[in-house]
Amino acid sequence: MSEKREEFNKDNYSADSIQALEGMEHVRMRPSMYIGDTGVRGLHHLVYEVVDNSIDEALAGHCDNISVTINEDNSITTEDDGRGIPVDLHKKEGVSALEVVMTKIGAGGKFDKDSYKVSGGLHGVGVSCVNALSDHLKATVYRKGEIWEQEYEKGKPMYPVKKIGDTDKRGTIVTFKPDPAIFTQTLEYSYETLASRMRELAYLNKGITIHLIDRRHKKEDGSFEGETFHSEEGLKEFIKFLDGNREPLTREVIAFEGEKNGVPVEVAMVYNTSYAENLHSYVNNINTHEGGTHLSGFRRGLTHTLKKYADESGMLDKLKFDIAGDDFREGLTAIISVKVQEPQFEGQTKTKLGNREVSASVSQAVSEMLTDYLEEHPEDAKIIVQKVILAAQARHAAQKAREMVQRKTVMSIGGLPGKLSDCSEQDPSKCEVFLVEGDSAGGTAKQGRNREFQAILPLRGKILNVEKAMSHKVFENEEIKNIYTALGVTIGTEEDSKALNLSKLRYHKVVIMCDADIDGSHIATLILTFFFRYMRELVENGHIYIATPPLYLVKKGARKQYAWSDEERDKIIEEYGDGAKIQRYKGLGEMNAEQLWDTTMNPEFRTMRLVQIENGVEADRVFSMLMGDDVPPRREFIEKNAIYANIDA
Ligand code: 0RA
Repeated sequence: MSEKREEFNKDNYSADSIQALEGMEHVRMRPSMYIGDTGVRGLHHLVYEVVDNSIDEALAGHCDNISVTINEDNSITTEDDGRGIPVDLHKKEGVSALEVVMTKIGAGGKFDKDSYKVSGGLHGVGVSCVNALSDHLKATVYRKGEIWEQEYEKGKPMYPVKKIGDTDKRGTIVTFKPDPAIFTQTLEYSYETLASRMRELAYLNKGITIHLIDRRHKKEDGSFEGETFHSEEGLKEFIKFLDGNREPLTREVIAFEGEKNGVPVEVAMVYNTSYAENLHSYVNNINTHEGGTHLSGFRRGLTHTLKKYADESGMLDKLKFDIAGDDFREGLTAIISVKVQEPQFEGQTKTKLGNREVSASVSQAVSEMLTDYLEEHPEDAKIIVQKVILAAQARHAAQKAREMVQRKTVMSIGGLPGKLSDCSEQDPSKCEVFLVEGDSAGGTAKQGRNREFQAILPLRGKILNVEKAMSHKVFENEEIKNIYTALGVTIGTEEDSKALNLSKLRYHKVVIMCDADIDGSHIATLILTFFFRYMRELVENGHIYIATPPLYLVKKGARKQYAWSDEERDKIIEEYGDGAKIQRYKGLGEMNAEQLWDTTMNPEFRTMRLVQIENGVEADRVFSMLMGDDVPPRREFIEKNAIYANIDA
């Protein structure tokens, strides 16, 4: 066997291996088809792909520890204590199984039929994809007393799989360095992004320990930055983490774990005092943003069980209005996690589960868990039903308020908000609207803009904190009504009275422009919270941007330059030498119209940050934290992160 491997050379490849190579070439030619994109997301996706394999090994019961290390050069090392990728001869391919796993697209762990393989799904393109998109990758396997190794360049083996020693350890180590020719935007890993995914994985797969180590940053004691994620209670703890900034209505998290019709189902939920519905669903550890059959099963089970209980308890007897499905989910945070052998993913972003059989499984699980809970906790049951009744009441009030917004918008041909300085261009795809904090900055922006395609909507002071307001209050708020009307966004379509109607969106770029200080950041965050909770599709479709005004102007004689950071400022000062004058911009108001145009509004020179939702769970938690009552963590977060956004042109 090993002799055969030593004979390795390119000409020895069987027809299938040549096809494999072509597969790898295809990944390099069309990376987005495999990993979504080649930006920040795709870069991080590589890590998830490799870790998925270790998670599978853990789910099969053979691995407890996984570690992910960000190395100093931004390469990644993952290590697990599983059985190790098999290294013996793969009969069909004529090479080591390790090589097949690493170089054949879609090979995965297919040759091990017994293993419980469910992770992957949407991502499940396999570690070979990561290999194809890496400048260099090294796989080391500790298996059956031996250590084996193979290295690759852009997915091509540099030598046959070789034995490099003996060991009493078990496991697989993979180190890869993403190819700069593929990932042209950035090669830098975000600790926070990886941490939130590893945390999520630890909650979704209880019992597994995941270490994250960042070798780029040392702590004072000389050790590296990092965290260890481990959850004994899984989703129950996930809910507590998610809702840490909200006030629970009941003391316990309601949870279910089991198998229904052959589908492993885990559900956890709790009601809180907020008005937002926070449902997060997963299939095979992948967040299903667009929901699907598991989520509709959850909703059905919840509505049915609670309604039945409320009816039987007589609490609805004197009710003058109907209760709708939505009312059962106000102030509800829930996580649904299912494992599906052959998931069918649908929808725009392929994150909607299509498998019909899953719906009944989840619905049954929820009915069972809730029925038990309500019977055993009559006090909590009463609190929950009362909350539902209140929600129904508020919904009726909100409906009236929404109809007002809608009527205003329908009549809005010529009925745009008085404060809006509109642009002359009619094609929405060319139009931008700047939401500007304060009337004075609004005035400057109005003078500075290009009126052809840039509109200005000044907003007065702090806008309503939607995180803490009931929805009819939101629709009654003047500034928010102005945003709806100015943007041409209405609520209610034929199928769904609450759905967002974006067909008349008047601007494809909606730019939040606030002062570059802590208050400005807070206001920007309030506006973002509104978009996140009430116009999420605008965010998801990439319409929301944040303007980045400069922090400093450095001048010397006739020379002047703007700076967006302290480092940039210092560099310019150094360049200019003695006598450089520095002006610190505390707010937009300190700039004149021309300066604002030059630095912040002119598409040729400005930098705007596109707001993206990287991780729905994390975004939800962050917004609830930012808008909650606890001030210190919020200040600290805002100062540190400014805003949850990615850099874009
Ligand atoms: C297929 C079969 C077996 C192990 C694995 C795959 C495996 C893959 C990865 C990827 C990262 N870590 C991993 N650990 C294990 C083992 C089959 C056997 O031992 O019988």
